[in-house]
Amino acid sequence: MELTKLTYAMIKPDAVIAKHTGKIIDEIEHNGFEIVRLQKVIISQELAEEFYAEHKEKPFFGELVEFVISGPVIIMALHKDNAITAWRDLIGATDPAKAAVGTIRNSYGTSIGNNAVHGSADSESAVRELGLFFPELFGYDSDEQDDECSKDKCSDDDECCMK
Ligand code: RTP
Ligand code: MG
Repeated sequence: MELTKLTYAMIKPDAVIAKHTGKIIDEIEHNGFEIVRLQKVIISQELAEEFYAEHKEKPFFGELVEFVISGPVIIMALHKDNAITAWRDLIGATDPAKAAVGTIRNSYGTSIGNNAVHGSADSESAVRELGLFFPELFGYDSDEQDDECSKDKCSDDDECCMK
């Protein structure tokens, strides 16, 4: 697996509630993506605000955060050559009404807010978003660092402190 061939994808609460999860996963697999990580979670408000930090000043920020924490989402790391643009092409334009026929947002989105899926915009966003939801992909486990390897608990010959 090459980290540069990963993108962060998410099935949003509207599509999960409408029971479109299976159909969207089917499209992901049939379009040549390998699902490297997949989990159903409810995102905390704190994490949602960090995830959407780039939109903090936008008028729809509050609504956006409320929406994404309103129910379970399916979070995924997808692997493919040019995964970021390939996934953006498959999901279509932000507004489902403007998304091309056959795209996921055209098929399953119902409004600009309820647009079924998320996709990282570029490589910088992909790394940031994957790091928020799947830190272990980058060899970083925050729990382990906190519990066992914090500086005040380490002696010079502690194995965990030499990583
Ligand atoms: P996403 O981040 O969810 O993959 O969507 P995107 O890149 O196509 O769109 P972006 O500009 O990043 O906006 C993030 C989400 O905010 C909602 N939005 N609402 N009311 C509005 O005018 C408005 N504009 C954007 C959308 O749900 C969009 O997915
Ligand atoms: Mg975006």
